[in-house]
Amino acid sequence: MRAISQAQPNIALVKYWGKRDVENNLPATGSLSVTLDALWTRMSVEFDDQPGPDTLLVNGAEQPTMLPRVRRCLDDIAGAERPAARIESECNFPIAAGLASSASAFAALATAASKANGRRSDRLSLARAAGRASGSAARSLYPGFVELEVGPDNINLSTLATPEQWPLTVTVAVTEAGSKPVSSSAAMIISRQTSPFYEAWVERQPEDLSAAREAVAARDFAALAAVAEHNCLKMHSVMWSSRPSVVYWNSATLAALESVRRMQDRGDAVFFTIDAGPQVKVVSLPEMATEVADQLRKTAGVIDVLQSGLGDGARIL
Ligand code: 2P0
Repeated sequence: MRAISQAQPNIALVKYWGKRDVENNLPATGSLSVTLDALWTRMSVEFDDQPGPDTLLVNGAEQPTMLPRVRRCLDDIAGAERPAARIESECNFPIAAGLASSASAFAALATAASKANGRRSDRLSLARAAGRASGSAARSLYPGFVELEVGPDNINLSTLATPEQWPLTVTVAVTEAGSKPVSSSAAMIISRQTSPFYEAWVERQPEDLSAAREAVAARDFAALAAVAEHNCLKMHSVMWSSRPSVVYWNSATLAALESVRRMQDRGDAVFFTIDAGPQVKVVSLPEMATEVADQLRKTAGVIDVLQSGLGDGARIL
């Protein structure tokens, strides 16, 4: 009745921003990401023998605000009549700060809950359950470069290249450790309802996905960099042009972008991406990793630098 899992966050290079169906949490568009290896969420799920209140500890502290979403995910996997669950989660990086902690958390939760409930679920079913809880979490079930496609009423996922086939490094410039002012779910709704750029964003997503897919197939770093930076800035343009505006950046976010531009001007193989938070993720060839970390540490306002290679999908420990 108890299972322990581990999942890593993923960083989208072609982003998910907006839902076709809020009720079923179906994304408006496909997305493409890389799963990390050095950052992780480990989760223990234990079912009692009878129904009752669930408990959730994250890094040793109770998390009542996260509990409703966790409960819905457990109901989805184990049925509404399920026994009470005791969940303990540990995370080795800041949560709710634009570092995709919900992706690793719900990927780990779906994996552990399914096992603890005695189910033999395939990866796609677990990814779909994780995705109903948090859209980006579906991608953390798969290793390496992952494409999420949206069908008429469900998502499909595939690994386009494994970490061994194209080992890249992701360096994160942490510019703020606190949690974000507005949740992704709330901000996506505001964007869909109010940004004059939202429809263009959704319409143009297939061409970015196809460019990124081709870049990954050809292991073409420059082509991947071009489409990823463009897609990231387009997503933030949608956020900025929403009413009220959704601006996750701070001055250190911009300073880190400038550091990346300076490295690119010298010919370094690096590019940036930014999610629903102020942190800047810099993707590079592994041989550039030390230089990237040094440059980001020297950047004004950067409080920490984390580094990771690419890794596997969620698994039972
Ligand atoms: C992504 N983000 O593709 C995009 C880029 C943030 C910016 O997916 O509402 O926590 O739970 O489905 O998955 C963050 O949104 O949103 C996200 P919900 P989620 O990684």
